Amino acid sequence: MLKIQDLKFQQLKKVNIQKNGLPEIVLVGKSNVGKSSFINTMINRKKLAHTSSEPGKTRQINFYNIDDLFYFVDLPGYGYSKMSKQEQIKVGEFIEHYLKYRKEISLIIFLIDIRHDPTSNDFLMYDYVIRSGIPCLIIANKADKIAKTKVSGAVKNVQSQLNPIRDITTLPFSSENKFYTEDVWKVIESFIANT
Ligand SMILES: Nc1nc2c(ncn2[C@@H]2O[C@H](COP(=O)(O)OP(=O)(O)O)[C@@H](O)[C@H]2O)c(=O)[nH]1
Ligand SMILES: [Mg+2]
Repeated sequence: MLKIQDLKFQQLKKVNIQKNGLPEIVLVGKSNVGKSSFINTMINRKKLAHTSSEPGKTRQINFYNIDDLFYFVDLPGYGYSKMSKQEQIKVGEFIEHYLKYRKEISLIIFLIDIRHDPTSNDFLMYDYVIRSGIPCLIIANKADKIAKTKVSGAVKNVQSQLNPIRDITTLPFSSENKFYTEDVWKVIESFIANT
C-alpha cells in the first residue's frame, strides 16, 4: 500500500496528477464525518490515511493505491465552519471540479453521519454527485454512536432524506466497531468488477 501523491488542493488544476488508468473510489463528505478513518478501517491499517480530531485539517488530496487494483481517493472535507468563507468556497469548487473532470472515478462513496439530518452542504454536494453521473454508494457513518437496534431505521432515514427514490445503495458503517466492513467490501467489489 503506497501513498503516491500528496498535493495541495489549490495546485490541482496546475499539477498533472498521475494517470495510470486505475479506477478511483472517491470519498466525499463533510469535514470530520470519518472519510480518512473509513479508508484505514477498510484496509485494516491504523494510520495510513491521516485522521484528525481537528476538523478541516486535511486540505489536500491523497491517493492510496490498493493492491494495484484501484485508488481510494481522500478528498478534503467541506463545511468546516472555522474555515474562512473564501476557503470553504474553494474546497467546494475543488470537489465539484474533481468529480466533473476526473475520468478515472468509478465510484463515489458519500459519507454522512448516521445520527444527523443532512446539512445544506450535504445536499449541495449530493447534487454534484448525482449530476456527475458516476455510481454512488451512501455510507451512514458512525453507526456505533447509536443502539444497534436503531441502525436500520437510521439508515432508512438517511436514505429517504438524501435519496428518496431509493436507487442508491445505502449502508451503515463504523470505524469504531468495524461491524459492517465486510458488507461494504462486497458492494465495492461488485463495482470494481463492473469497471
Ligand atoms: N465513534 C466513531 N468515531 C469516528 C468514526 N469514524 C471517524 N471517527 C472519528 O471522527 C473524527 C474524524 O475522523 P476523520 O477520519 O479524520 O474524518 P475526515 O475529516 O472525514 O477524514 C476522528 O476523531 C475519528 O476518530 C466512527 O465510525 N465512529
Ligand atoms: Mg480526513
